[in-house]
Amino acid sequence: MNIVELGPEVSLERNLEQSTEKERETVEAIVAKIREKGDDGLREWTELYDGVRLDSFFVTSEEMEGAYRDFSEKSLKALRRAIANIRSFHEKQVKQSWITTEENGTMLGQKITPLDRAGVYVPGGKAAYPSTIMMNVIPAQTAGVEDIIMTSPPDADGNLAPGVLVTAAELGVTRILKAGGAQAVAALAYGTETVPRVDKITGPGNIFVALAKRAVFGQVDIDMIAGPSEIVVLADDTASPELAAADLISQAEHDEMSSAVLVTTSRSVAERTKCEVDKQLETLPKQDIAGSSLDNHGAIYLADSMEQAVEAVNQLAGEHLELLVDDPHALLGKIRHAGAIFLGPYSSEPVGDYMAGPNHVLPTNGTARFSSPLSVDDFTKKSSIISYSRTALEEHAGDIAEIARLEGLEGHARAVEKRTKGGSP
Ligand code: HSO
Ligand code: ZN
Repeated sequence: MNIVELGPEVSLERNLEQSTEKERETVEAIVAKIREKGDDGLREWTELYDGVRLDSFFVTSEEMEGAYRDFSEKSLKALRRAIANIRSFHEKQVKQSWITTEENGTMLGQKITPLDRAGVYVPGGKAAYPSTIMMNVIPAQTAGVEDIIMTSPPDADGNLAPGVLVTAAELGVTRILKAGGAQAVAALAYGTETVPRVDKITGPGNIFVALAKRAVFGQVDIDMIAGPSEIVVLADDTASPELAAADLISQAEHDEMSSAVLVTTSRSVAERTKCEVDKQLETLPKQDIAGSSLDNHGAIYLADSMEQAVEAVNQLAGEHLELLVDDPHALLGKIRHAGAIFLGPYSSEPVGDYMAGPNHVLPTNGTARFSSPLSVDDFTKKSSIISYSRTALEEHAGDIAEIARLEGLEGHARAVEKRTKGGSP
């Protein structure tokens, strides 16, 4: 990591891997095949990509129970505590439908309805994080989605990782599909003989999953397409370089494309954090990934003043922002753009990844300028409620007809006048 003087233009945006023509064509072919052949198509692609031919795609209750055998009591307890915290936080996000009444008898409102069915994609292999399953499933459940289908690619023996199954069971998800990649996304979006089609697909995945989600958007809703993790640490001269370094590394170890940036007003903190990063990397199991991420997408910015530092932090609009400063609460009001804001030395980023309760699916790549963490809202939709009385309609009919005729829409004007000019419903 290099120490550089903070300039006027800073950005976390990386040149994220662009898809190739071949990948796009493959995804198109997969989606078309699933639409055409349903289960048979899903079976063929699963055999080709995951190396296993499945009779049934769904995990059985015996498999669910079996997964608990390979799972320690300690891990189970930790998962249960996290689930309780995440549920409790998301319950506070629930919004109520509302209706207002006016003197003339008008009633107007907004009705909130959960989606009927949601699909949650869980990547295979090492990226099958229990925490990400919780972060996708809990907001959907809290919103009131009755039917949640999880999907994850099977291994060559046709099995899913015990951690995936146990987490699903702990959350009460019982429909789990053994399918991955674009074929799983297409099956959820269009439905097959055995897979019911969903209304929204969320969850992270590789380039094929991301392309498939884009391809089926419109047929179903999708969540944001999340980029590699990011962390911005804002530190003054009271910050511990040891803690700053540890937190930068915590996100750098996710991916070589992850970005970890320190913005500090203290030259001494800058220099000591740089040394700490090198020292801590030496014993990190994922030192290759973290080292490469920090070398290529990490930076230590030295600011002249806290105002300049805060301005940079807002420009960066990071997924995670830590305020390692003397009075983080005083600074909070000045922060405009960040997916999640962590205040003070005890609010280390992994606290938010696993335990505190807020969602860890957050906007990346500068999109915190205009978007928000995954939430209960993402699994609901709203309908407007309009109820006019005769008095109300008589009051407004003239204006409605006037605007309708301005737009050249005589039919609209007449529909209203039919009810007011001597007509009765
Ligand atoms: N920090 C990641 C989420 C995660 N961390 C999952 C550990 N497991 C989101 O940026
Ligand atoms: Zn993380």
